[in-house]
Amino acid sequence: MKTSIALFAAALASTASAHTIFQELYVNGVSAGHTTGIRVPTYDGPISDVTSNDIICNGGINPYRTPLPTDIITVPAGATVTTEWHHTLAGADATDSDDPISAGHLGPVMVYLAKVDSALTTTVTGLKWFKIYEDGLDSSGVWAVTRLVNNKGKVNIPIPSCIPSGNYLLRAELIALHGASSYPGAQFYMECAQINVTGGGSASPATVSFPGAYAGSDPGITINIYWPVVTSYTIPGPRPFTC
Ligand SMILES: *[C@@H]1O[C@H](CO)[C@@H](O)[C@H](O)[C@H]1NC(C)=O
Ligand SMILES: [Cu+2]
Repeated sequence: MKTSIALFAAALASTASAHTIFQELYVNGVSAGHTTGIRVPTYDGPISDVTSNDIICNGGINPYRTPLPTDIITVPAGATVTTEWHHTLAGADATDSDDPISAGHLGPVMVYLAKVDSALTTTVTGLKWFKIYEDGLDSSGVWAVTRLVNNKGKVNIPIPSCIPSGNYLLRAELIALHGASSYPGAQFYMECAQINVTGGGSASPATVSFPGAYAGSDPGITINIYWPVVTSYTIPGPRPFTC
């Protein structure tokens, strides 16, 4: 119990502005370039309202850096992409003890895709999203965010081989649960990358909407992760699509 309270206090103390931004995508280990093809905001703050359009691709209360990217990253179906997160847009160059994110920002990591006519579309409402990746709390009590921190901000994501070719937005998301014991409190971090899937198949995954996929009452969104220390965790949203 003493340890839990100490951890809780330490987590609170380190949460002031220790946020994060998904800012680099690798395809089969090759970087597309720092911030290339990713709609990065100018501020790394969280979204807390799951009913807001800002939950889609950010860029609302944290305005996008402009001009918006015009690159579309080619991703062969079946490839492994790596999403890389950092505390600020300085990226891996920052000498920052809260990079890639404060170690106290514990929670899950997820990735969704939405098929779009053009990955350059600026209309992100009304899209149909399917989850392709999720990582929450493992059986040893280690959170996805801790794995991300240990891997210097990188998370490897297999792209399903059977999804149709074409343009998509790739929405990478991290939820920090240190203040999530009441709603709003969970901190949602997400950015959207512009990709073109090649060599795909003909699957039609079930989809969800943003906003809509999450509710403030979800057990993975309003949760006290410190006391009692959680041993199992229900990741928000649907289970990931597999071919
Ligand atoms: C996507 O890839 C296909 C296949 O290589 C190509 O024909 C198409 O022009 C690409 N589209 C975009 C927007 O990059
Ligand atoms: Cu933060």
